[in-house]
Amino acid sequence: MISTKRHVQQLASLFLSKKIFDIVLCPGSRNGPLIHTLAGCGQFDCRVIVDERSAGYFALGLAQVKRKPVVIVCSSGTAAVNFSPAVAEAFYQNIPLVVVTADRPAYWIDQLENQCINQTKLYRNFIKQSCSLPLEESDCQLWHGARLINEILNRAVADGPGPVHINIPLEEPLHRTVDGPLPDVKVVGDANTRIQLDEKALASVAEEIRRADKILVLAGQSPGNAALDSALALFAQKTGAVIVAEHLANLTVPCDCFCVCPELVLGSVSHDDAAVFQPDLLITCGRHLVSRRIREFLRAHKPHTHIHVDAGGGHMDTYQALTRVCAMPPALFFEQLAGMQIPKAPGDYAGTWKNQEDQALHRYQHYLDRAPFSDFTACARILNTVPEHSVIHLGNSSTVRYAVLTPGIKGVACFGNRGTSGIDGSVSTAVGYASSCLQINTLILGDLSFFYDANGLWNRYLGGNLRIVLLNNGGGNIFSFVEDLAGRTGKENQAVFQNCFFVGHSAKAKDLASAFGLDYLQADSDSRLDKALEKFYNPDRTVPTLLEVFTDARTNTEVFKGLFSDIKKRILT
Ligand SMILES: Cc1ncc(C[n+]2csc(CCOP(=O)(O)OP(=O)(O)O)c2C)c(N)n1
Repeated sequence: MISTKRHVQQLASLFLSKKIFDIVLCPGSRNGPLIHTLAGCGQFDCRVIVDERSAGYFALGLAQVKRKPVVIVCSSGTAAVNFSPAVAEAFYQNIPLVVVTADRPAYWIDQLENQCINQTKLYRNFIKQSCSLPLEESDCQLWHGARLINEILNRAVADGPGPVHINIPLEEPLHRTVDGPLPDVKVVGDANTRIQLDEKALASVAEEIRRADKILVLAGQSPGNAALDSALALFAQKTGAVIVAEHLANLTVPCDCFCVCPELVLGSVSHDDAAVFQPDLLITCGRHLVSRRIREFLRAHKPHTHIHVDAGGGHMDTYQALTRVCAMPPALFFEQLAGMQIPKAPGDYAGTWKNQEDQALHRYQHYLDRAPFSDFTACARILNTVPEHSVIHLGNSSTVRYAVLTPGIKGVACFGNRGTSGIDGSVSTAVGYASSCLQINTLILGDLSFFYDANGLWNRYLGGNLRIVLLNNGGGNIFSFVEDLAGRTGKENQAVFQNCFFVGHSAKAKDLASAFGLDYLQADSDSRLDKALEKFYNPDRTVPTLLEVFTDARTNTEVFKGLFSDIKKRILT
C-alpha cells in the first residue's frame, strides 16, 4: 500500500529512477504518508530508528559505505532539528544525504499548531540545496514538484556531493492509502561529465610544477579510490613530489615518497630546521587533516604557489597561500599532469621528508616500547591488531590524535567524523556503516563520546561484525593536553578544569552493553588487553562486542606530552 499523497508518490518514484534505495525512517505521524509509501511499496531498503540525531549519523555511515545517497525521513518540529548535526557533518565531508522532513501547510506555520516550527531553510548554513514541495496537487503543481525533486537529487551527487533537503507540507487526512503502483514521473538526467584541464590551464599548471624544486601534495580526508592512488604514484615518480596524507585520506600510494605521519615528522623538527620542509609548490586535495602541526607549519612556511583540487571548486585557503583552484576530481588532475613532459625536480625533497619520518618513527617505537599502559599504548596495540581488510572508525578526541601518530595501519579503511569533529555521532555513524558491510568494523572512542551517543546502539542493526573499543579514562582527557586549560597554576583553576572541562565521572559501560545486547570484555593492563584482543578478534566471534579499556587520565597526559619532547630531543641529539 502507498499513500494517496501524490507529491510523496512522485518522490518515491524518482528515488527509484535515480537508484536511491536506502532509507532511514524516523517514526512520526506527520511523515505518515512518507512512511506508508516508502515502507509500503516494498521496493526500498528501509531501516527504522527512533532518535533522529542518531538516525542522521547512522544514515551518514550508510552513505559512506554505499558511496551513494541515503534518504532520512522524519516528522516535523524538533525531529527535523535533530537531523542538523549529521547534516552539518555530511556537508563538510561531501556526503550525499537526502533529508526529507514532513511539515504542516505554510498557512499553519507559527499559528500555535502542535509540533510545528518554521522548517524552510532549516539547515541553510550547511546544505547544498533545499526546497519545499507544493501543497496542491494540480497538474502544474505536480510538474513543479517533480522538477524540484529532480533538480535536488541531481545536486546531491553533482560536483562535490553533499546533503540536500526536501521539506514536504502535508494536509490532513494524512493516512489514506491505496494499493496502486507508483506513478511514472519524468526523469531529468544529469550527465556525469569528466572535467579536464583545458590546454592552456594544463600548460600553465605544468609550468608551475616545472618551476618548483620542492613539491608537496597534501591529501586530506577522503574515502579514497584506486584511480587516485595510481595517479599520485605516477605523478610523484615523475616530479619528485612528496605525498603526505593521514590514514583518514585512505590512500595507498605504491611509492617510496609517501609519508603517513606528518604530525610526527613536524613534531620531531626544531623550529630552526623546519625551513627545509617548506614547499615551493603545495597541491592539496581532500577534506580535513587532523594534524595541527601541519596547519601551523604551512601557515608559518607558506608555499610560493598553492593549488587546491576539488570537484566542487571549493576555495580552501587553509594556509593563506592559495593561488589556483582546479574544479575537478583529484584523480583526473594528477592523471593529466602525469602525462605531461615534466623533468624531475632537482634535489631530494621527498627524501628529506622520508628520512625525517623514518627517524621519527624509530623514536616513536622506542618511546612506545617503554611507555606505561595508557590510551597511547592501548591505541597502538589495538590499531596494530585490527584484522587486515577491515574498517576503523575513530572517535573525535584523543583517539583520532593517537591514530594519526600510529604508522603502519595497512589494508584498513579509516573513517571518522572530521567534517565538524563532533563527539555526538561516532557510535551511530560506525553502526550505520557496519550495518551494510561484511568486514569487521572497529570503533575506537573515548568515554564522553561513547556515553554521549550511546543511543547509537538503540536500534536493530547491530551486526556480529561490530567491535567497539571504549577507552575509559573517566572524563574528557584531551582537555588536559591543552596547557592553558589544564590550569597548572592555582587551586581554583584546577577545580574549574576538573569540573567543567574534564567532567570526571565513574560511569562504566558494562550494563549498557548488556542492555543493547553486546558482549562485554574489559582490560586495564597491557597483558589483559592482549588477552581481550585475542577474544575480541577471534574469527569465531559472531556477536557485536564492546571492549572497555580502563586507563589513568594523569598517566595518559604525561605519556602524550612526553612523546613529542622525547622524539624531538632524541632526533636533535
Ligand atoms: C558535539 C560536541 N560537543 C563538544 C565537543 C568538545 N569536545 C571535544 S573533545 C571532548 C571530550 C571528549 O572526551 P572523551 O570522548 O572521553 O575522549 P578523551 O578526551 O578522553 O580522549 C569534548 C567535550 C565536541 N567536539 N563535539
